[in-house]
Amino acid sequence: MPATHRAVPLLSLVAVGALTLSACSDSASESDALPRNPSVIILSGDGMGSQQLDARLPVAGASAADSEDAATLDAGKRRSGSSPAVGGAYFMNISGGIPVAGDFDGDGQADPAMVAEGNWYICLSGNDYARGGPYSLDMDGIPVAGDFDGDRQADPAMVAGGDWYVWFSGEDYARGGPYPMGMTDGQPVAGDFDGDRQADLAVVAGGNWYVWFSDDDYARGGPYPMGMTDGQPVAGDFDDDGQADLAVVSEGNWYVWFSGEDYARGGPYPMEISGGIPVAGDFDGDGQADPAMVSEGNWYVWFSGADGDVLDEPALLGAP
Ligand SMILES: [Ca+2]
Ligand SMILES: [Ca+2]
Ligand SMILES: [Ca+2]
Ligand SMILES: [Ca+2]
Repeated sequence: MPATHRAVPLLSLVAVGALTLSACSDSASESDALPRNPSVIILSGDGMGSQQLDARLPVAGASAADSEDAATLDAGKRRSGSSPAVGGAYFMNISGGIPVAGDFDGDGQADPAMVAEGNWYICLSGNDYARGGPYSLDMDGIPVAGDFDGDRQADPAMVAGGDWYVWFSGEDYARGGPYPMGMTDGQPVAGDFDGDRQADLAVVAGGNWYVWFSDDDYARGGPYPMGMTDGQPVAGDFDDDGQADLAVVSEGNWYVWFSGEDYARGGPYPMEISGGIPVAGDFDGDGQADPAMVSEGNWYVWFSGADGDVLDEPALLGAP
């Protein structure tokens, strides 16, 4: 296990009910600006920190020899024993945006979201996937979602020019940042890699993963070379051990490095949707992340749980 769990909370949390984001508006004409407060500072890592998790994350490239028999995400499903169900297509009617998933309402199921031109549209599972938003964060950038303050509700984040900004659900969505991670290249990813229930910041550049661990004062770990320079990085807890697993999606094939398997690589798992952008989230709420692909506003979800029809109603997410 990694380092020390902080005795002092990084944030003085204020409980915020799940209704904060459920005052959903289907109107595209009004913009709900979330409050901004740049004074919230929790990230102090200087970007040049410890390598203390190198023993748990592979330092050399991950093994590619462990994948021949994997046609499904079996390696990540040993604990549940259920079969994956292929979900249908769910249409959010937001095109041209970037898909993000996170449990914004804190009900244990990931909520699909789309971010277009700085506006967030979120279909809360706790609100029958009615579409809420647009929520304007008044900032453009690459959207990321994760529970950075550990209150069990996902926090929206934006990454622009290597700087991270986080709107903390536990702080009434006050903005924190900019947090300069010192990397302007690469794809930002959020996931709780150290398992302390707070999302950690990660950047994937040139096949190398860099992680700023919340339980180590956001000291940087890495680079962790995963041996894949192509593809889209995704993070999610596919094996349900409480730690986010690293994943890369390349040409419709998912590869997952399972934390519960010493980061042995599983895959390729073919889940191809033409033009699909990969997203991971626990949409059915069984504790295991579910792979999803989003293409032209349609969400395709492969549910880890046997009950794979969670999103079947409504098939149309939000209002037309
Ligand atoms: Ca949160
Ligand atoms: Ca963490
Ligand atoms: Ca895991
Ligand atoms: Ca799941």
